[in-house]
Order: sequence, then C-alpha cells, then structure tokens
Amino acid sequence: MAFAAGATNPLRDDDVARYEADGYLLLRKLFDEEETQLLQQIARADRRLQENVSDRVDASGQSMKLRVVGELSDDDIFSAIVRSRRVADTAERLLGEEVYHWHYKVIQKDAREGGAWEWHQDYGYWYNDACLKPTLLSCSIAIDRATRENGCLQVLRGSHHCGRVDHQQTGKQTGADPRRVAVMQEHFPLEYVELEPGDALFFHGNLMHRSDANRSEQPRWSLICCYNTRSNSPFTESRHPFYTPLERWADERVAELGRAQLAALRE
Ligand SMILES: O=C(O)CCC(=O)C(=O)O
Repeated sequence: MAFAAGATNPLRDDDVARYEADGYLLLRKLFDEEETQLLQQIARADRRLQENVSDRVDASGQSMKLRVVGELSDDDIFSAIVRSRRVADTAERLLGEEVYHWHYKVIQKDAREGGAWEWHQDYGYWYNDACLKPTLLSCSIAIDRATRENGCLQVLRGSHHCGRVDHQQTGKQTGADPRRVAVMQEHFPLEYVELEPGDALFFHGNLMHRSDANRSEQPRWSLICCYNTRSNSPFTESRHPFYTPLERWADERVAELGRAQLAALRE
C-alpha cells in the first residue's frame, strides 16, 4: 500500500489482520523522497556507522557489515526514525501493546561484497536475551533499492505460526535448524521482498527470513528498527535493555533533524 507522508497512522483496517496472517506487512513509501535522500546521504557520510561495525561472515566466506546501536541520541536521523510516530506507533499497533526500543542496525551490503544471511528468526536470538514471548518486531527500511540481484530480504510467508525454532551455529553465523527449515520451505511460500528506497517492511520476531549475497554492482543498505513490548522486558540482565519508555517524536522531526545533521556533516 502507498502511504501519504506526514500522516501518523499509515495502517488500514485490514493491515493488522494481514500482519497476523503473513507475519509481515509491507508499507510502500513510508518515507518520502526528501526523507529518503537525507537518509541515503547521511548513512554514507556519518562515520559513526563505521565505528564498532560487526562483520558477519557467511558460509562462502563473504562478509556483511552491520552497525548495531542500542542507545538513541538527539541528533541523528536514525534515532528520529526509531522514535517517529510513523514507525513506533505502527509497531505498537501491530504488536497490540506499548513498545520500547530494543536496538537499531544499519545493514551495509556493499556492491559485490555483502555476504548472505542464513535462515533465521530474530526471536531465535532474542529468546536468549531473556524474553519470554516473541512479541518483538523489526521494521526494515530500504536506504537503497533492494532487489533479488543485490540480496533483498527473503521471507517464508506465514512461517511465524510455527513458533520458535532451535538455532545453531551454521558456518560462522547462527541459523535455524536446517532440517526444520527444509520442511518449512515446503509449507510456506518464499517471498523475495523487493523494496524501493523509503519502503518499509514490518516483520514478526518468529518470521523465518534470510538474504542472499550481493553479487550486483548496486549496494544494498537498510535501516532496521527493532522494538520489544513493555510486558516482555528481559527477566534478567542480557545484552539488550530492560523496558524504558520510548519518547515519541512527530514525523516531521525526521526531515528537520536530517537536514541539520547533513549540514553538520558537511561542515
Ligand atoms: O537485511 C538483511 O539482509 C538481513 C537482515 C536480517 O536478517 C536481520 O537483521 O535479522
């Protein structure tokens, strides 16, 4: 569905039902052209994204860079997007409960270099962060166009209904039990989620997903904002934060802050 930028509630009545049935919801043009261009330019210019970057090496030895951020700040477009009503309120509506920031990450799949992700569920990892329930969600926002050629996200539609699957080390990544994934592939349709810059995919913590290596000349970067629900705060210390209220910002702050950040980066 196309979304008129500026509105705070991009959901239609049947969107929540579709999310519950499929395990994901695609919102086209969640960010308008100016916001998307700011996001693209800032992502390339902001050197903080290159600090503490993790390398995930796939089975073929190719690596993908990602920067995971736990703390929100007052002066960057990424934090403004995490706090925006457009994303946070949508996450809340889909999860049916107050949400808080879990982390965000910038996936940096460079041209011809970005490696693959094995089949996994995000809750396959987050279960080990002391969350009792899979009531977490990710929102993947395309910074660059995502296509089959540059390794867009692939999902098994409806697979979140299977519940959490055991995860194990597969090569240098942690992936879902391959025997179970093979059977799931027979039961749930594989969808390649091709996105234009500014499109957003909200997906369930138990949705089985992966992505291919980037063998194209086009980079594929994306911003993934992850939320947990208030009642699902970790029951003990983990790598992730306990519940803390998420301050919400008006949607307009994304462009306002983006303009200021880009100007500062260019000084
Ligand atoms: O965007 C991708 O290529 C994969 C990201 C992913 O699987 C994740 O963040 O859990």
